[in-house]
Amino acid sequence: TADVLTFGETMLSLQTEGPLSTGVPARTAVAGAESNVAVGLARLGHHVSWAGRLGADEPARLVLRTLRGEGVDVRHATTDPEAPTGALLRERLVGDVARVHYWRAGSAASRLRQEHLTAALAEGARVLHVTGITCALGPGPLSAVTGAAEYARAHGWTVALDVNHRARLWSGREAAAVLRRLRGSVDLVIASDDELPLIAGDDDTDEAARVAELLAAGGREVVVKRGADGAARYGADGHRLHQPAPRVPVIDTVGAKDAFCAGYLSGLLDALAPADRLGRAVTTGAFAVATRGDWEGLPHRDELAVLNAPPGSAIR
Ligand code: KDG
Repeated sequence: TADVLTFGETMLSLQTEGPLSTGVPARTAVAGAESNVAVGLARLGHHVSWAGRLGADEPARLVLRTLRGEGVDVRHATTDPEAPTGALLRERLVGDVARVHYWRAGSAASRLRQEHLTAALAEGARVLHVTGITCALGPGPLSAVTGAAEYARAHGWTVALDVNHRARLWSGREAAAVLRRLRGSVDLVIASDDELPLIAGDDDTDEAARVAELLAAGGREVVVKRGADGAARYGADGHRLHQPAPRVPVIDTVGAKDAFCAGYLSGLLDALAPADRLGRAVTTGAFAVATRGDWEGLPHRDELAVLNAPPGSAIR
């Protein structure tokens, strides 16, 4: 049995320093919100299984080799011989501001269906982690998310959902309709403060009322991420905890929310108290912000304390 089962679209990521149109060289990497979470959890010592769908191609080889190398269990990943692995291009334009382009329409991951997860679900896990990105990929992936969440709930796992809105994939209106149907099968909702209105409330609802709506729909906890201002966690009784974010130099914010999710889920698996789960989440989030890449800079368990080292220190 895995600690965590997750699935979603993992892609070839081409990354440039500057606009592609000027002919700059690109770095090849692997990107995908759920696999970023998986790597974060594996580095913290948890058994995590990633069950995405890939093409029969070179990007898939890179994805599998990378995840395997990071200790993520990919035995339940599946191959679609008729569709390519998705890809994205991330151009760093100015400072830490990047522009992302996707090639994922018709990708192998967009053809994921519920039956591709049968073996992974049958093996069992303590936590299922899904994101709104997968819901946006098409009807098959959406039904895979819904089916997996219902299965996991019925079998006593904890179901975690990161809203993870991607405006390039669907509109806020489409996302809201889908996420509001899904929330009845979710125990833990993680959203950034600007994503929370998608999943609960109407135009003039405040945060506490949105959270109350999620808890009434069957949720057990809600975590709201506020970037550099830290995060809040609401328990089933609506009680709110706030955790400021560590101050770190901002190098690359992409992947910060996934790192945050990994830290929070790790705390949950370790049965930490809510305040300590939040503490671990903002710590792993800070690692992602202060390092380059979506997941490359995430900490191993024995490195969590490195964030407290005085600036400029050498650990020897
Ligand atoms: O969360 C970081 C992701 O944005 C990245 O890894 C790629 O999954 C991705 C997406 O949909 O943007």
